[in-house]
Amino acid sequence: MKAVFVAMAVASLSACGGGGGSSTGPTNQHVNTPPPADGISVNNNSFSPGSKSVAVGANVKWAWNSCTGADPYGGAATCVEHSVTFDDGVTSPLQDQGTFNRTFAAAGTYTYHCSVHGTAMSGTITVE
Ligand SMILES: [Cu+2]
Repeated sequence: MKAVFVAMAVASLSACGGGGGSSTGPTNQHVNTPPPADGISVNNNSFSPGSKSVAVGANVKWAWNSCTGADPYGGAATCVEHSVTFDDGVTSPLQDQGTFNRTFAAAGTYTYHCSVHGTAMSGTITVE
C-alpha cells in the first residue's frame, strides 16, 4: 500500500509541473486532494488534524484542500499556496494542490508550520 501512495504522489507532482506549458487543457485544473483516512488535510490557514501521533517508521501524508470557488460551468477554482515546513528543515514545496509525504524514522516531537502563514498555521507530529 505504501508504494501505491508514493506512486500516486509522484504522479500528481509531475502533473503539477507543467507550469502552464499547454493552453489546450481545461481552465479548471486545480483540484483538491482528499487525504486518506489517516492523513492530514492542508486547509486554508489550518492543518486538520493539527496534532497527530504515529509509530516510529510511519509515513504521514498531507493533501492540499485549499481550492475554493470552482463551479460546474467551467469557472476556475481559486487555490491558495501553503507549505508543510518542519522546524528541522524538511519542507514540502510551496504549492496550492497535490500531496506531500514524510516518513518518521525516529521518535520525537516534530513541529511544522506553513511558510506563508507562519505559526498561525501550524501542526505537530508526535512519533512514539
Ligand atoms: Cu498557509
